[in-house]
Amino acid sequence: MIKNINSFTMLAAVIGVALNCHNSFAESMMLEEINVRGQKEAPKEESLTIREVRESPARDMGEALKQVEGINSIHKGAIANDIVLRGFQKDNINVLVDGVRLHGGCPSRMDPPAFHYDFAEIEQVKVIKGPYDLSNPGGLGGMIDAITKKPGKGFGADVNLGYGSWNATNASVTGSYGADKYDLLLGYAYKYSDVPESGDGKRFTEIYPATNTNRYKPSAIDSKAYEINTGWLKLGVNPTTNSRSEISYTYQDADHVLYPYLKMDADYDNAHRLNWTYRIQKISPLVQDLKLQAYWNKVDHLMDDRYRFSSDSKPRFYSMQSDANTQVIGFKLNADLATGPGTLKTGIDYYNRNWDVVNRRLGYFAYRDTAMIPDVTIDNLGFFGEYEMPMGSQFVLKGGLRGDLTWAEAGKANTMVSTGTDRNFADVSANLQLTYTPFKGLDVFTGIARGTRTPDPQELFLDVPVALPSATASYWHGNKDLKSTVNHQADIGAKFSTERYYVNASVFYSDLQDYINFYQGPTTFHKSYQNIHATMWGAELGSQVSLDYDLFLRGSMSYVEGRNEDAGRPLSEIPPLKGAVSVRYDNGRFFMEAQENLVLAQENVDSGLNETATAGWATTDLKAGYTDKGFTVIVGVNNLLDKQYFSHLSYARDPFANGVGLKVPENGRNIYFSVGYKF
Ligand SMILES: [Cu+2]
Repeated sequence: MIKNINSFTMLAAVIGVALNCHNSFAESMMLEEINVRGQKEAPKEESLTIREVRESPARDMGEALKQVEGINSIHKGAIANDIVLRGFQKDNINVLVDGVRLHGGCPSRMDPPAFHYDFAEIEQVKVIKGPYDLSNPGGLGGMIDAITKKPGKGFGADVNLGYGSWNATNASVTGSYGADKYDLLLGYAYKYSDVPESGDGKRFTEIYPATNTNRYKPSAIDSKAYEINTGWLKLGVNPTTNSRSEISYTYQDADHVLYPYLKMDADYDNAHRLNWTYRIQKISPLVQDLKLQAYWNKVDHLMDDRYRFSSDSKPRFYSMQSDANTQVIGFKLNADLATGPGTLKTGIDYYNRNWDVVNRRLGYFAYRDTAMIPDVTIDNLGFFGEYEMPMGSQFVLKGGLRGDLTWAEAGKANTMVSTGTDRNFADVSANLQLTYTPFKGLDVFTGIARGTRTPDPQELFLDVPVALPSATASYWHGNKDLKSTVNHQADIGAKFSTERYYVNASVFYSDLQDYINFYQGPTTFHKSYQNIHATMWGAELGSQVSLDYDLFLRGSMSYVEGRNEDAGRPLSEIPPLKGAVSVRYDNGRFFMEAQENLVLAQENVDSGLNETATAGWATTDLKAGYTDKGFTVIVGVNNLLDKQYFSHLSYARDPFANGVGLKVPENGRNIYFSVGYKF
């Protein structure tokens, strides 16, 4: 019988090769994706594969992740999109790379965490929606972790060249070698773009009214939108068959990045990332997995208004400038212990972050140095335990607890705090998750959780003073009395899957005590942060289906609502109802895909920040590609009908508004092309 099956398989394989069988690698890759999403991910989890990133014209991970239901991004310029998960952003979510905590240097988030790694470094992105990751501090809204590539056995290489509208260039090359005892990977990536145009044919440097002081100088209007070089290496050693150590280092140099959303642009943003891990598996029947990790990263960033009219004919080449530096050092020790009927995951971790920003403005005592972020040091020590236990064949119960001690201290004085001003926080996070599988293919997930996060250095100690308070000058400062935000959340989700498709639905409700809200004081020149009572709820729906004739369908929808319960009005910067449907033909060598993106108007706005409603829109994207023997060619067009449209998360609200209702438009029709070779 076995022999017969083998003969049959052989015969089928021969016929397959002879007929140039369509049921080859890439089609099974699509099915594999459906199977992973359908059967290996819990209803609260999402993922983005490098295939989806490569096939899109996305310029960074924030933009690429918009394909995932429940994820949006803040659009400040051509790149550096800041991720919004459900309605949560900034420190309410953890955005990590290989579990490493990384913070940007810019107080205006020109360089959010996801800005600091290149696609070509990444294999996959994992998303946990809700406060269900206890292995890291914070992240009360969820966690996004980008996993970097590992070298395979023998020699390998991956070369990619992407080119598109506005000279958008994305070139990368990685080379690797892997033996039994060691492996090595080297990579380099280059990204560049001219200033993109929106549907009305204007560049986004032309959106300011002719009299606005923040408008771009004529010489900057047609300049480059960004230029980024990234280089990295990873060295792996396998001392024994059950242990592995890896060390990786990345240097990224970003130059001349324009942010029409803001009043300044980046001159440079340079980042170092160093990560070391040591892992031993199956040490004893009790200790299944032990992982030690140490990391360091550092960002230097300089921004000013040299490209804007506000710097024209001033004593210096700028009228305002911020010089920012931040670094994080961290350690983690994690263990998986087989105790009782289940598995206990436990760990202890520590990180130290320093953040220092010096601001200089002509209007404040003729460029006097201001300790905008006054050399703030954060120390965080946390430990967690999480137990997963199967109960019969239909239930899995998982519960855990995490405790964090956090110290925040200002190393410099400003007009708000004196040197040595400090705050201590003690926070407890916990969750209980029950997965019910009444029959194979259906998973029902319920979870209740308490997630926390401490106020960040900016929210506590920031200072942008004015020489003389007036109705037109703005005084922006931190609030050193802020409390940690506590999120009590409930989730229900269900996923139904077979070999050919899955449907995933989830709903959440979040009660946020001491939510840290940005607000404008009773006098308009005063703006700061306050703890408020807020709530959020939302839902996501996602499905991927494999049909006959090599056709694949995908659909997604997500919605969220946030409310400032104290003020009785919506929270600001909440994305509207969003959906996408796509149909794809993919025979393993050739694919073609059409996608329709639909976003409804956002009418739920925060009147306290004079937030304005945003109209809905629909756009069409097309792409096609061919893969053979390691070669891949992809062509695509996004926003086929060249629509002029805006994302709701594309403008600075009061009191930072750049002009009346000034929004950064999305890209007009853009064509992209990429070739890749991999072995
Ligand atoms: Cu900046």
